[in-house]
Amino acid sequence: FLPSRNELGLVAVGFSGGQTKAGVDAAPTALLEAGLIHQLQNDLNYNVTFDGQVHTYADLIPASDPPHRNMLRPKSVSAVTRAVSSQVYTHAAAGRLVLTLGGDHSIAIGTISGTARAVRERLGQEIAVVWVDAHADINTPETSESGNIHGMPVSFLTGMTRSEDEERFGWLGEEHLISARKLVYIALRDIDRGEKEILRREGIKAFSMHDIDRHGIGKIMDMALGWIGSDTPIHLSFDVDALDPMWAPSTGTPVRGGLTLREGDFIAECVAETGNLIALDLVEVNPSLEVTGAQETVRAGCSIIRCALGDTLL
Ligand code: B3U
Ligand code: MN
Ligand code: MN
Repeated sequence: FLPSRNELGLVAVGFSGGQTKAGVDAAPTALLEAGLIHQLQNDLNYNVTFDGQVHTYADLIPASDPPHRNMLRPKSVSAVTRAVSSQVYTHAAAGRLVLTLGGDHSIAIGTISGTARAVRERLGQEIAVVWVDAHADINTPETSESGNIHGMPVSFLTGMTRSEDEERFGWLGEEHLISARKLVYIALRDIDRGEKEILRREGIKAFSMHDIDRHGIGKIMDMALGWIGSDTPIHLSFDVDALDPMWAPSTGTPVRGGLTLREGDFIAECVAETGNLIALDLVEVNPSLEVTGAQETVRAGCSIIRCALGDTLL
């Protein structure tokens, strides 16, 4: 079932409702204008299936969407991620490797639930998730200090946060969920107090920038991929803020002391090397922030994508 070597499904998600800064919805257009599809087709030899649209899901956004359980815009994020989930599922079920361009990181509720369901149906297997980010994005609505849902996707995906309300993530079923034991974080450096407790309690595998400094990125990738094992489909969810702001300044919540561009590319290359990549998200590029650095950030995003798709391997 692993995606056929050169079939790629592309989903462009122009959505910013998981956080409060405008502009992250413009990232897919910026990445596409930088020539991403040409790179995928001509340099990497992929057959790209793309509907040609940057989706805004305008018809799904309700007129009234008040905070609920401390979540901001819960109905909007729920409806959009539900749609993304079915888009990603369709590509994955057809045997395509799925590339999703965000958007803020709340969209991973959609992308990962879509691949989890497809792989479960086809292989009866659970997927692994490699989450590369300065942040853990594992707040529950109750532990979140911001109310921004882009800081909560992992708590929904692991089933730690559940809801009965169909319009507020109640659509997530067992088939959409992932196991906390098959989740690995890389590049963490800004974790909320409540999140730390969750990571410890759930025994989640996490490699911080401190760990990377101590062991080097080569050893960290050996440990991260060793934890996952060699026969598990991998969904790579890459938040561009994992990179140091020196390389990726145009993002909503930059945190200094991050990955070099080369370390980010290396992480993506190591995942490519496993041959088990089934999906890739590139999120949180915000071209309207730090406008002088926007092109740098877009280029860094394209580079991560090319590396994850095997461009730089011999
Ligand atoms: N942990 C904080 C900050 C944050 C999470 N993700 C991003 N920022 N990009 C929160 O809002 O939950
Ligand atoms: Mn994130
Ligand atoms: Mn982040």
